[in-house]
Amino acid sequence: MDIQSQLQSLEKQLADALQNIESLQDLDTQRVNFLGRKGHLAQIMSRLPELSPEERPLFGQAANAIKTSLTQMLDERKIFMENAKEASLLASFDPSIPGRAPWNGSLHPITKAMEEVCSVFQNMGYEIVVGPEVDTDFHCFEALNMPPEHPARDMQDTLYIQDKVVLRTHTSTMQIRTMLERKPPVAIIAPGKVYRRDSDVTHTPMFHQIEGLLVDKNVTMTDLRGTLTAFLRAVFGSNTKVRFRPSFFPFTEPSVEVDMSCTQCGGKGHHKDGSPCRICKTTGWLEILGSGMVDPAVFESVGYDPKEISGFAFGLGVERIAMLKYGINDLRMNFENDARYLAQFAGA
Ligand code: 2U9
Repeated sequence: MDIQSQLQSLEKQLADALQNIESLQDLDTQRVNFLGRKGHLAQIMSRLPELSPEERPLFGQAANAIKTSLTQMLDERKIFMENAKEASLLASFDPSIPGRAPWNGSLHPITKAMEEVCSVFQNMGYEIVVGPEVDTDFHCFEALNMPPEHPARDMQDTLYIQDKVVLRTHTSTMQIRTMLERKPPVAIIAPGKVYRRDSDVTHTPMFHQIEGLLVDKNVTMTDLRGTLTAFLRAVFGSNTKVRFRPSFFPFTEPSVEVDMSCTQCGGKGHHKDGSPCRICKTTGWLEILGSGMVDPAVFESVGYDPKEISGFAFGLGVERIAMLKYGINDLRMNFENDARYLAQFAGA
């Protein structure tokens, strides 16, 4: 075929080729076939020496025009194919499908219980104090009327970091620290992690405590009873009944264990259908707090005069509050970081 007709047939050839392409990749292949360095147009141009010098400029012009036309055909086809691809994507998208709800975080049940207890006492005018989990033997034992060799140390006397430095076994360290820094009156709540040599189904070596302390002139056990009753009713409902039983703690005298009516059976010991309540073991009561009047020896160790002032203190385990409040039956769930468990407390 002569070079002129060859040039003129390129447009038809490309039009035919474009009939058969299926993808943008095919389109690129054709672009290379026609316009590439060794493509159809380049091969035709390589025959330029066959023409006479007079014919060449005219042929050059024609070739340029064809090149522009081929480029335009390819570009148009590309835009068409891209639009089609988008249209088919849009057609396969169903705007009525409900969106995926975002995965919301939630507070840990222990954190929730901790915040609730603290806020009840904050509303009564108590101040929150927090401090170190590693503390001295003095803050943890000595100042709390537990000298070395005191039998009450036995259960707690194990988690030493070094001589006279311990992982605190209760947050009472903060009451001691606060009293050493301030003069009465003192009304504080000390929440936080504590550590003991305990590990079984109902005890973990780390757990959370909240302790409270009120020191002022003329603080009595009546104040203690009223305060703890108001607290338990705020957290567990206004029908909650409260009773005191005599007990012993080295840092309080007299000391009491505080029971509240069972959250499960309402204090009856059995359910409506007569079946026995397992939460309170049919007694109708749950042990919930330890407390008492601060022992004069504790006041003396922080430089307070027990003849001038008096005070009450109490302690509670946060895990126990959370389990009763949220109906959790296995303590260890709190420490397993299972998202299925934790997610149930979102917004609760
Ligand atoms: C000072 C003086 C006295 C805090 C008290 C208890 C009784 C008590 C337990 C409850 C459950 C610990 O977490 S638990 O195992 N606590 O029974 N705590 S009196 O008495 C104090 C604290 C600080 C200066």
